[in-house]
Amino acid sequence: MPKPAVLVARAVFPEVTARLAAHFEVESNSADTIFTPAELSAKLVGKAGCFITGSERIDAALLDAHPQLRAVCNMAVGYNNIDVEACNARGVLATNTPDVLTETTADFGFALMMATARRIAESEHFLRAGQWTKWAYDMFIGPDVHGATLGILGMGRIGQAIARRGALGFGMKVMYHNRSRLDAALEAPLGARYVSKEQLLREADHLVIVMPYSAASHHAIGAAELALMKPSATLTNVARGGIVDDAALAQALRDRRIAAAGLDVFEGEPKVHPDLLTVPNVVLTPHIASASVATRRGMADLAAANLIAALTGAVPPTPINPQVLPLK
Ligand code: 8YV
Repeated sequence: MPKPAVLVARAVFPEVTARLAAHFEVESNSADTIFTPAELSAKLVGKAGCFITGSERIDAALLDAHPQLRAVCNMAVGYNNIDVEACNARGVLATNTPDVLTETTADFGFALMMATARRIAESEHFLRAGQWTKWAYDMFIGPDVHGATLGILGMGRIGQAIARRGALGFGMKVMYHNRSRLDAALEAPLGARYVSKEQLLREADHLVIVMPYSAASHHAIGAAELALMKPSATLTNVARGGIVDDAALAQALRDRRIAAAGLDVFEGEPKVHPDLLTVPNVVLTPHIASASVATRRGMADLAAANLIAALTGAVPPTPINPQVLPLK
């Protein structure tokens, strides 16, 4: 029997492509170009499955053009690039990569929050620019992290992992807002308090955003929300671009409505709002929160395991829509 054909839509670890090649005819994008929707569609002709990342969009029109496509396997935990309803309606399996990136992403979220609060990027630029000529009592002073109030918006796996770092490592007071309240057994060891979004914004010293992106969370943080925050507060986003209104954030930073921000994700990335590039009190990183060697390999392996299972009649480890199983 001929092997099913699959597309690996972005460059990935060669060992992972080799693992897929043991099961499939693999077309891989070793040049790592970002396919336009038309290019992606052309590449999917005759493919039973697809290994994708956050840069590929899977929507109803694409699925309708490729009725032979049975599985789309995302190398990411967030899956706002996949129209899951459209997949459900057509019996297409979608998978993601939860758990394997939780601790690495939490490390980065905490590091970005600390860099933001303690002005690490801003002061490093100052030093490199040769501006450091003397010590001064108020040079790059900022808020403390230890003992401060950590506000977490989106208390899923990564939010809880950040809360653990704050509560257990830095003696922070943890408050959070989430679609639903955690079990008391999860809240208690962290001393985590469930509060309204408004209370979170008003009282957090360091707000960390870790909620999934959807139409409902688009611009969940805009000018009105930023206006509720303390002028001494920081905001860190390691979730998705679009949750924060970047133009409103840049204005709030410029006006010192809040002290500083740390952003790993942007609306329309890899483009970055030009106003964010000119305000000094923001730390900007290019969507690298999950970028440790072991975690990126773990994500790629899990996406590959999902694709292999989906197309060989096994149960994929991390399906988003298991109700479509078994596949045709
Ligand atoms: C990925 C992410 O690096 O998992 C996610 O949701 O945002 C990152 O870990 C990125 O989405 C590439 O697929």
